[in-house]
Amino acid sequence: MNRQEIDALVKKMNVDNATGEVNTRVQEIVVRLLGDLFEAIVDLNITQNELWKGLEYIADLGQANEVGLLVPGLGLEHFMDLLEDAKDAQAGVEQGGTPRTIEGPLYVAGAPESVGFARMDDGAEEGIMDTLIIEGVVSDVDGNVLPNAKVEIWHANGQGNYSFFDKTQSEFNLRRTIYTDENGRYRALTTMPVGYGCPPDGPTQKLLTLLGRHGQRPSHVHYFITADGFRKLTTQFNIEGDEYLWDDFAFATREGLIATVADKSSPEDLAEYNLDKPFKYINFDFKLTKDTSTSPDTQVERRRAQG
Ligand code: MBD
Ligand code: FE
Repeated sequence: MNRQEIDALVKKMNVDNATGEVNTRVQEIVVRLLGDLFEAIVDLNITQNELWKGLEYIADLGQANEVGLLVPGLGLEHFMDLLEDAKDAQAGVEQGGTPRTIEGPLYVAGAPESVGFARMDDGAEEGIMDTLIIEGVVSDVDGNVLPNAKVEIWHANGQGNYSFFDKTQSEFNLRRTIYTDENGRYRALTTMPVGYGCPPDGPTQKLLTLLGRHGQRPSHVHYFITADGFRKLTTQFNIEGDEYLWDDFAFATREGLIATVADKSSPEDLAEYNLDKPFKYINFDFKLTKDTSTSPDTQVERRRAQG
């Protein structure tokens, strides 16, 4: 069967026999994807057994709540970022903003809010993981600081696990919303994250293994940054020195999104950050682009957990 015959068949079964109201956008997408699938079945000689294996895999993926994990794992989420970058360039979005990168599946809405500063960890890893200060400035691309910008931060613990999904952690551990102070600054006191690994027995890792791939991410910290008159930024920094920095199963590492860690232990540093023992330090600033009538929308609607 050639593509013409396939398209005719798809049309006969899913377009011509419509008797109710048609959502034309859904229709065009379904018709295109079915045509592409039928063509792939023909071209690759996909057998009934292989087809059902694939369909059962999709069912397992949903049942394990890993759709949002496979999507970055296959590069689909990063691909959408690259498309958005191209759309921004086309639309003439101002240059110099902090690069976007994928949200991933582990954001939880409803984290505690504060102004300027937050302690993010619940103390459970005190003496186990290094203390980490993360701070920076939110500004426009010209460096004008943005007070009252909403900085949502979330990251993993020392096992690479995220609260809410990991029920051994306290509610909202390592998740906070910090509004920048009058100087556009945010500061977080937290613990060093460790890179995430896909559940070894889950469907995502099962497919990655069939592709000869690992399911590891470098150590990283996620952000949503929102400010009036600016485009919402979804991004993360990945931490220099991690063996997976440029071998991220989710392809989130990008130039401009690499954080370097400093060691701080001087009496002045301890005093400035109100700490009594040596700590790790990351400075990470953000530059937001102006929201104009022609700039593409950066808000992504997707199902998210609510803590
Ligand atoms: C993560 O922590 C993550 O950021 C992504 C993209 C996928 C899985 C786990
Ligand atoms: Fe993550």
